[in-house]
Amino acid sequence: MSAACIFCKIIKGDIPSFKIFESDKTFAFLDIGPLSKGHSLIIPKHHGAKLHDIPDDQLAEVLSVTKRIAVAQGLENYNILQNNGRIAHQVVDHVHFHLIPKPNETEGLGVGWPTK
Ligand code: IU
Repeated sequence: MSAACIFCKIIKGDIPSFKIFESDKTFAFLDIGPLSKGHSLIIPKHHGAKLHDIPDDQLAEVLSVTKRIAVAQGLENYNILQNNGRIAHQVVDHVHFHLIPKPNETEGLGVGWPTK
């Protein structure tokens, strides 16, 4: 945990979120600025800014949970996105996987990906 990290505060419940899933290693919640309906973020509880900072067991569960949320949402078309570093459009320095439903041509990640 990092005291200054906004996602660590969300995990602790100090900042409210729409929680989808929680285990001892993983937390998932709806993105506050969704690119499409149901856009969620799946994060390891271990604090680390970039993918290479996260232990393998945490990453494995994050991906498994991402799959399970996609299945639970009944998604047929979706993107999974994980940004590392400012140039790569990372804004929050706590590793997070975006699960972005793509219900049609216009919602979700656009043609000019990345959009943010
Ligand atoms: P990025 O991969 O670091 O660019 O994405 C950060 C995401 O975190 C972005 O989609 C925000 O809408 C989202 N987010 C959030 O859901 N809740 C927050 O309190 C903050 C950012 I700050």
